[in-house]
Amino acid sequence: MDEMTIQTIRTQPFSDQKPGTSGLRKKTRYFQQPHYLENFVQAIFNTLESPVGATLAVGGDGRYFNREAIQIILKMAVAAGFSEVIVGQYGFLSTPAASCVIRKYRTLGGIVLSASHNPGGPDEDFGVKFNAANGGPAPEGLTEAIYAASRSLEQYRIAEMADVDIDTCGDYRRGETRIRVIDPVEDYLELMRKLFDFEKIANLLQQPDFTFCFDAMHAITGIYAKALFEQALGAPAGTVINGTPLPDFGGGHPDPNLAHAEELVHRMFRADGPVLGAASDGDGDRNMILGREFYVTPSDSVAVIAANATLIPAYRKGLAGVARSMPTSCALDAVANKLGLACYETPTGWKFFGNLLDAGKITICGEESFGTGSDHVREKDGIWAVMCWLNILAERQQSVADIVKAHWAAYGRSYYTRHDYEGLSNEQGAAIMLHLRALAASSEQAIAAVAEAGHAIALASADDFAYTDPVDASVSRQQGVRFLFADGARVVYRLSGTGTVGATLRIYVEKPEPNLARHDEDTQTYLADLIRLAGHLSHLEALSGRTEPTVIT
Ligand code: VG1
Ligand code: CO
Repeated sequence: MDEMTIQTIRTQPFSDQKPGTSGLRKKTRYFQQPHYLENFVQAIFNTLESPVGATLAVGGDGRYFNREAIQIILKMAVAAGFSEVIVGQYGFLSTPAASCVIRKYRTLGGIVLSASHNPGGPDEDFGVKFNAANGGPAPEGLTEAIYAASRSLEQYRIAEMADVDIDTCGDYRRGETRIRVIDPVEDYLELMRKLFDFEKIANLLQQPDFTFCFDAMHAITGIYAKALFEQALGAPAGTVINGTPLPDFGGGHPDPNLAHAEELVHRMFRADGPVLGAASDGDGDRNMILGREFYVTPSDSVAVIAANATLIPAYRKGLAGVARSMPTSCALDAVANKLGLACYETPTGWKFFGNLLDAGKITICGEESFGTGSDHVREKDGIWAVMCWLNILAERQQSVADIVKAHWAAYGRSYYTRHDYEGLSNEQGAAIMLHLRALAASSEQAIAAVAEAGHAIALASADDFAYTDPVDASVSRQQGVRFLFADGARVVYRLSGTGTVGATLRIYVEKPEPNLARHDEDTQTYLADLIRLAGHLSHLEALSGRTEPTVIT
């Protein structure tokens, strides 16, 4: 056995290593400052029961600094005494693939390097997430323990060893630790084979009148999409566009929405566009679904998938239940109602679905922010969502638009939009939320404010959403201020927990429309009154000087 020298490095704690909605995210240069990454990784290791003898999974979305960060984590994992570390080749693992690997190899957990849909590069964003043994994002109790450990950290341990050749699959030994560099796609592909009807989907993809375009946005899903859609399922070469993962995502925002997936949107919104279009984000957990000249909102997408789940082999026996994050539209609730399923409403962030999935209370869940998933892993999964749509299309042989319109006819349509106000100062963001909390706490004032805005529909209730986990009874407070109206409409406000500078205010507006004759209207026009009301209630202009959102989804 080689003798390994383990160095103990004295360090000062950083006060800002508090994970947000999805891990710790900072500017890349900030992460690169001496000891910053090391401190956070040591804080993670210090909160684990016993790394000694256990296995750790490591991978990332390939963004700038991914490779260097992985070498540091490997050296620290060796020093911590892990008996095995599993790393994706080239340092790649999409977020859902990391979840799959953690579960399949029963690791103690995994470190995923990503800032998701945020741009990458030396002047952009980097991030570190820890996933637990169930494959899911660390629950709040664990992220708080990591944060507490980071605040009192005095030293970290790192092995003096040569870098591992992460570009070549195989086993490497460092001291007592075996480092296994694995194909980042293979295990995930095997899982997909178990869930979906590959033969039917392959037939669909090879139909001459069926055209499909998947935009990987120069991010991690390129390698998964090419292996799955083009190689395993026989879609024509070129089906996957922007399919090579780049450290700076080609200079773009790898965020699959109508604003950022420009190339795909351009191809889809024309009379001879592809039948199905889809895109995924930086780390592969988000998805956007488009039909020819048709946009499927994420809230509708999860509802359609749930309503059609029994067409998919993995869900043929039906669903245990479903869940959505609080700001996600109630389209899923309508499906649950009709099918007699339980529907849970959780705070924003995938970590809140983990307990429900582990306890077998739900099978499918989703968020309005382009996140959809099931109990096959413990993360949202962009490619999985596209496979669901492919499987449903293969069975129903209808267009995407026809499927969604038939869905609205059966369950009603919920008009839904999210307006983001990016780049507010932290003070502005805090002032708006403070005002909204006070308003929601006083029904008299809230009712008066609604009347003052000239809104005709009565306010039914207002609150700051608090969630009690039905499995472990843990309580999460201040998860978004909501105003609920007598006609089922809602206005919800919260601050983003994934940004790296200033504050982003998100305003979510929804109104259910049961009347079939009104299912073909423009969303922004249909919701205009509520959008105006949302601005009024929040004192947005007075408190931030803003009148128009930066991004509308
Ligand atoms: C956003 C989304 C949230 C999602 C989170 C992580 O969080 O709103 O629904 O779970 O990003 O997604 P926030 O706090 O900025 O609203 V990802 O793809 O960044 O891991
Ligand atoms: Co993501």
